[in-house]
Amino acid sequence: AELIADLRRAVDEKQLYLEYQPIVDLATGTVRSAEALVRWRHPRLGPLTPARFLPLAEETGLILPIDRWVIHEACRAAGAWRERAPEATVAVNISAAHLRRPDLIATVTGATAGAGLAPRALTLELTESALIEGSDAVLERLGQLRELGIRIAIDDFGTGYSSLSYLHRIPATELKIDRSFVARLGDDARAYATVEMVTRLAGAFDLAVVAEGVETEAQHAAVTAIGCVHGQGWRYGRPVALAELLTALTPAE
Ligand code: G
Ligand code: G
Ligand code: MN
Ligand code: NA
Repeated sequence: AELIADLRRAVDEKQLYLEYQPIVDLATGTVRSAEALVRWRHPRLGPLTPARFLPLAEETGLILPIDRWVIHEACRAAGAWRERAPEATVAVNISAAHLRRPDLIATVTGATAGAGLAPRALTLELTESALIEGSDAVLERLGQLRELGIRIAIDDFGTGYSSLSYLHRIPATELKIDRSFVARLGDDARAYATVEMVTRLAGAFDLAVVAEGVETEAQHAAVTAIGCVHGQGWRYGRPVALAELLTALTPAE
């Protein structure tokens, strides 16, 4: 209960901050995108990860102002790296509650326009579970966002339900293969087959595919051999402050 009051204050008092994790082109190592991940610098408890406070934020509805702040802040950051890496996009995680809100469109277009970003420079990451609750109104909203040029990623792909049926209905631009499969690539033939299958599926649907949670050389080699195009994980970079990401975005000569 105390944490709820703290969280309410955190939004107003700028205790939240973002880290950015690079998403790279597996063939060249070039940073193609960065996922914004929220953190809370708690005045007494120190830095808290989303697992510590997002469930609470979701229960209390505080997730909405948090998500809005994240979208604006991430767009501002992408505006800052545009000169170094004009094609690099920024990805933000969108909660199920936010997806149900008609004003999501206004929030997103306001943030991109305010930062001078093209809509295609922003990716919204949606989990399968958020999508599965989705009504027709949600699908329609995603269609409108897509028409505006906003990119839509299905996050943690393979861990939710009925992935295949809604792939036909969600206007996604990319799939992010859940890191639980990547983690087991080396010693589990079924995990390997799953990553292969999702990569083939993405190709058939003309979707970009990101292998998440790539930590080791062996995992990097495997996802590259399978034909994934993009990768994310400690092998390429941990979530870092914007200043550090800017360094990584400086094109190598
Ligand atoms: O690194 P990590 O512990 O940051 O992230 C844990 C989870 O929290 C991820 O699954 C991610 O989807 C979620 N998450 C991180 N940042 C945000 C955010 O800004 N908004 C929402 N809704 N979820 C986030
Ligand atoms: O669920 P989502 O994919 O949005 O959140 C990304 C989460 O995965 C964050 O908590 C981030 O810190 C974590 N993460 C990113 N790269 C790696 C990795 O290589 N290994 C592990 N174990 N976690 C990772
Ligand atoms: Mn994500
Ligand atoms: Na994910």
